[in-house]
Amino acid sequence: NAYNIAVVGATGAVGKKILQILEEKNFPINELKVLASKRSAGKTIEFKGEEKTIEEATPESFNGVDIALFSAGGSVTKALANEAVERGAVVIDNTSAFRMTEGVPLVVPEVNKEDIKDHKGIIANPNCSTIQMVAALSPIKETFGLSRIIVSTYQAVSGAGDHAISELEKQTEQYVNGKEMEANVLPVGSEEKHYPIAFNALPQIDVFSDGGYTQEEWKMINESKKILHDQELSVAATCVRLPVFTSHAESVYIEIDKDDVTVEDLWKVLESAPGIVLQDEPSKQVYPTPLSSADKDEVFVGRVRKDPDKANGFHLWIVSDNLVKGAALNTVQIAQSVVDNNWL
Ligand code: A2P
Ligand code: 11C
Repeated sequence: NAYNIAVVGATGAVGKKILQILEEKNFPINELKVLASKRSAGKTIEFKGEEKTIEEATPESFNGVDIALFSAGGSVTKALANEAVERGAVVIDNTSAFRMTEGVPLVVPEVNKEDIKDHKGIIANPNCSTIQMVAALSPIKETFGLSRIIVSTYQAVSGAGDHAISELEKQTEQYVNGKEMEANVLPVGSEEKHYPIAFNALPQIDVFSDGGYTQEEWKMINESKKILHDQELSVAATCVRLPVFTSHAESVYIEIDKDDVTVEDLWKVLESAPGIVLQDEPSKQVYPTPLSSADKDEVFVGRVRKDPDKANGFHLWIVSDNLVKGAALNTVQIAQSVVDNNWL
């Protein structure tokens, strides 16, 4: 079987990666539609050596589409996802528009693939920083139980889209040439104040919300509970943007339900977990970094340590390419699960 696929936001940072991964994984495509805004309509984009013409995304674009992969921002999803579903498509959405909506599965296939089968047309792809964390922590939870997560992130600018990537490039050039850095995009395009990201660290990703946490932090908290099916799990997050182009890194503290577990026990679980690569040899300075994890499919884990004071506490360092497993690959893996299991 081959399927009619639409990619919405095909010119964006995530959309381009989705096309690349559909091609690399040889996803069974009959017809491919590449959709973006009116601004891009008529331009072309290459797929499997062919020039595909970009079309403006409209409700009619979804006639005859089996699976629509959305990554054009929440407002485009809100405007068009239901139109696509009404026309018979299954939507896999990369935005936060429907993630916390009841009845919409929020899926990391290694963790909760079975949730897909209850979909009513829309399946949500979690936030990048959530995906890599739950992919690594779910097997630990399954084996030892898990009661608490405290995470601090070190996130790449590509999470904020192509404009943020260009801004870091430009500011780097301005800084090394002794010019003043211009900031217009980060931390959040629509906010009043902007700060340089080059040679800096910004403790704000997305807008501020309840309790002094940002939306990005709330996403990590709420999405983790939904994906892991555990509303009792304690989760707190501090999300920080760094001048890194690709891959989010996370320093994660967890408390498990057992007191007698060793680092070696955790290693064993992580080594056999799907999609996880353990890189943890302190004596040889082996640990994952954003650069070593870029363009890779897996989630990399290192620096596993027992807390000095808490017998059930552990610290881990989790790194993954935010545009690959954090977005495009996870989306394509959901699509693959849909077709493999006949969950259309
Ligand atoms: P376009 O390139 O035509 O503006 P990023 O996250 O990298 O900023 O990318 C955003 C993606 O969403 C781009 O592909 C962009 O297309 C697309 N997009 C923005 N607005 C719309 C819209 N109104 N309809 C469809 N796609 C849109
Ligand atoms: C970032 N995590 O790094 C964000 C990007 O909800 O899908 C992804 C936002 C989302 O800025």
